Amino acid sequence: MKIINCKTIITCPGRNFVTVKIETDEGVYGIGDATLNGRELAVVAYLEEHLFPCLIGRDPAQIEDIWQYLYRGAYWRRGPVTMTAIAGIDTALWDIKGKVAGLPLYELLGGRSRDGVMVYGHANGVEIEETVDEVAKYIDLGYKAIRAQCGVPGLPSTYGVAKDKMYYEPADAELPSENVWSTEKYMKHVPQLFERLRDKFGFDHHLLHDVHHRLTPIQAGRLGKDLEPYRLFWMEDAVPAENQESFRLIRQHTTTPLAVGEIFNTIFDCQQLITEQLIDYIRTTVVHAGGITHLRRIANLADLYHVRTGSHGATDLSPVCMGAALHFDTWVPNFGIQEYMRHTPETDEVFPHDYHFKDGYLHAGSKPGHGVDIDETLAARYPYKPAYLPVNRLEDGTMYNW
Ligand code: GCO
Ligand code: MG
Repeated sequence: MKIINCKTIITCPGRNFVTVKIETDEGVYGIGDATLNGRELAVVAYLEEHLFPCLIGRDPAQIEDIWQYLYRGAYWRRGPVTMTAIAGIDTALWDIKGKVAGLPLYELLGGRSRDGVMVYGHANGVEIEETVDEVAKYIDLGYKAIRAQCGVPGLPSTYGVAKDKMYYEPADAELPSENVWSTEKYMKHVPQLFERLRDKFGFDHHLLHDVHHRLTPIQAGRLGKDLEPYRLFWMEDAVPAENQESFRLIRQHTTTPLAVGEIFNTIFDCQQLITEQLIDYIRTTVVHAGGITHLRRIANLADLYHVRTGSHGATDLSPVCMGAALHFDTWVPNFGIQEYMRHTPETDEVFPHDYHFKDGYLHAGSKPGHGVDIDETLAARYPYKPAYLPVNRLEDGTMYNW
């Protein structure tokens, strides 16, 4: 079998998605997600100009060799654009392998380790009481785990608080919109949110929270400590993680479990965090960390150090990524949890898939490959629209992390 054609399909059924399609001389094809929110066309150019020409004529069964060729062969390694492009190709190749074998992807990885994949949904509100109502809705839907975010008094808008509750999409403007941030106001407010939630709902559900890279290590240590009575499943992205060493300081001050990794793209971004047991959950995902081939390597390293997986699953990760992630989660021995932000009905229509939600769990389907396809005719009806994620400034105007 040989690869005879590769292309990207860009579609915007409510938000932008980049999909890789690899076709073979035997009519079997595979697809992979290559979406990088706000930087989509950089990945498209990298794929079309630099990677696709190297694939024509190759045997799609040689996934590992192709991965190494694209990673080592570039000389300029790593980075989100490169690794997202490699992930799109890698996912499509695993899809082809599954279809050729007539087996769902989780069977190729080693078979089922569990019946379903526990997911967490996103409850959020402008005020605490609105978040409380949203958490109640997720509990009614059967969720076992819920992420809770809330507006901060005195700040006009905050990360994680959505206009359209179920389908949060922060990339909302043709040029970046500007948010305002105050660590002091935020840190005072968050413990009140979780106190109220535990008071109202008790301790039967897992609660999670995303700090979105906004604290210093010592501030994160204090917030983690303040949240200890509410027994969070995790505190996510407490600090920007360029400096892995800085997690040691957080660890010294709190037993609140720590999660990080949605913007990591290789094992080297989390090597120290894992081997020094500075985190509890690694949140790298298929599309941004080099595909199934590389994510498996990260998870295997993590397993040695009691770190479990918690893959990113926001709406900017397409149903193709979600399908592949669910097969991965169904197999991976050190599974922790999977984020699940629902896609809009328009997106679900463009990407027909066979996974489904029931009682707090997502279930990977049993179709060969990862079980997700793309309707190219429908996709063509939604042309690409430039959209940026916001930027953040402190109250005095200083640029900050969003
Ligand atoms: C999450 C993330 C997202 C990101 C988004 C950026 O935990 O789901 O932090 O909300 O902000 O994926 O594109
Ligand atoms: Mg996050």
